[in-house]
Formats: sequence, structure tokens, C-alpha cells
Amino acid sequence: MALSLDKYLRMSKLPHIWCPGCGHGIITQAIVRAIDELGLDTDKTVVVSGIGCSGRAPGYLHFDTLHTTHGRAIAFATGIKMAKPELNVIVITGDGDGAAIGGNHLIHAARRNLDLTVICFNNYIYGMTSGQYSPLTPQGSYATTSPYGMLENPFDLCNLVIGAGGTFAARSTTFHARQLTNIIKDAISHKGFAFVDALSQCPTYYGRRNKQGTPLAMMNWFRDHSVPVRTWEKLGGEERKDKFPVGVLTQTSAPELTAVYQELIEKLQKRGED
Ligand SMILES: Cc1ncc(C[n+]2csc(CCOP(=O)(O)OP(=O)(O)O)c2C)c(N)n1
Ligand code: SF4
Ligand SMILES: [Mg+2]
Repeated sequence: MALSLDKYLRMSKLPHIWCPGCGHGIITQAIVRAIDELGLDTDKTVVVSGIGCSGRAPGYLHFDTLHTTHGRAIAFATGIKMAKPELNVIVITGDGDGAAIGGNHLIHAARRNLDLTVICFNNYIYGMTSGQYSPLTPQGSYATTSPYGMLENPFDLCNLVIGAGGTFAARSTTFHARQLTNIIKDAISHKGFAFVDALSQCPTYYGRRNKQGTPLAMMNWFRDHSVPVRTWEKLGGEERKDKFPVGVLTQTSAPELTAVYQELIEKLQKRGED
């Protein structure tokens, strides 16, 4: 379906500065399509980012947007949502921004079940600063800071969010653009903390250093290593090796922070304690 570009994009900011073949534009498009298909009011939708190539996305989006400091997008988004719960607040973060320097904000927003939609543009690497490893870099992968292969275990960010109390967690990739759009729609519609691990290719740093070939080859790698979540649940340990699940991993219901906070305000006002 054709999108009204003027409605959603700041045309004066184009052309974008992402490298040719970067996956971040595909995820940005999926976000715009999700917003369009849900019919969200653009004046009631705020997009917040930290710093990184991922953090460039809100600059191109024609909403109220905040480009905040590295790792602090969720902190700013928390303030917006607590002050104006009626707004749709979407956070765009990177694997470095959201899992390293901003990891603490992520787990606490999940614990609070605050009604945010957090989309992690996960390219397994610090793209903007030329390819250092992140907490999501797969073990054995090469980065400027892991020239002999990454020694550490990566986080599974969906499982981390679920463990911390988030009530929606899902994963998709730039190969699965239609699925990604649907998942983002579900995440935005979810009442509570919603997290989307959106795998993205960084051909310039991750792909080149790990000899993954063209951007298309990187997307085909996502196709060949992903398993729909229902199939994943039936696989044994050995069958899961080198694979990852895509789809909605969890969606549960629990009290949401702004709603609980509003209830408290009303209760205290009734008692005359405002
Ligand atoms: C406080 C602070 N520390 C470090 C940096 C440098 N820095 C900018 S972007 C970035 C990492 C970006 O990686 P990621 O979040 O994965 O986003 P990507 O560029 O891969 O999309 C870092 C370390 C900064 N801008 N501010
Ligand atoms: S460095 Fe990587 S993440 Fe950044 S714009 Fe280029 S391809 Fe995309
Ligand atoms: Mg990154």
C-alpha cells in the first residue's frame, strides 16, 4: 500500500545518511507502516531515540521527536509517558544504546510495565562509532574491539525484558519486513511495556568484518537462521543451535504503571489529599 510520505517523513531531511544496504531504513519503514495501519494520530505520537545510527531515525520522522543522549532514550520516554499518558510513546534504540549504556533503563521500564513501545535496531555492533562489540554481539564474532572473536556471551534481550517484568516481547528481522510491521503494530497496541528485537544488517562494520557478504546475503542469513516461535518451542537443544526464534515470544497482562498511578491520584483526590 502506498504511504503518504509527506505525512510521516521530514522530506527536507532526505536523503538519509545511512550506508547503502543498511537495515535501519527497513525497520523505520516498518514503524511508519505500523503507525499508518493503526491510524495513530501523528500529533499524539512521540518518537524518542538515543545516539547511534539507529538514533538517526527520529530525525527523518515527522512526529514530535526527541534525539536524546546515548543510552537515555527510555529515561526521557518515561518522563513523557508519566506526564502525558494519553500519548503513544515509541522508543528507537540500538543494541549498544539500549543494552549497554542504557541497559539499566531498559530493565527498570520493563519492571514497571510502563506503557512504552521499545524497538531495538539490533545490528550486533556499535555502528555509528565504527564497529565496537556490544552486549548483543554473538560469541565468536569479530568487531574492532574483538579482533580474535567475541569472548563474552550475548544477552538474549527478549528474555531479559521478560525476566524483568515486561509484558510483551517479540523478535523479527529486516528480511521479515511484513512480519516486523505486524509485530510493531501488536507492540504499539499492547497496554504495558512492549519490546521488539528488530535484527538489522550493518554491512559496513559487522558484515564486512565477519565476511557476511552483501546486504542481501546478510538478510538471507536472517531468513536461514530464524525459526517461527511455535516451531522453536518444539525444537530440542541441539536443533536450536545457531538458530533464533522470530514472532511474539510473550504477551501477558499486568497492571500498567501510568494506570496505577492515575488510580492513586484519584483515590487521594477523593480523600482531599491532592
Ligand atoms: C555518553 C556517550 N558515550 C559514548 C558515546 C559514543 N557513541 C555514540 S553512538 C555509540 C554506539 C552506537 O551503537 P548502537 O547503539 O548499537 O547503534 P548503531 O549505531 O549500531 O545503530 C556510542 C558508543 C556517546 N555519544 N555518548
Ligand atoms: S555504519 Fe552500519 S548501522 Fe551505521 S549506517 Fe552504516 S550500515 Fe547502517
Ligand atoms: Mg548497533
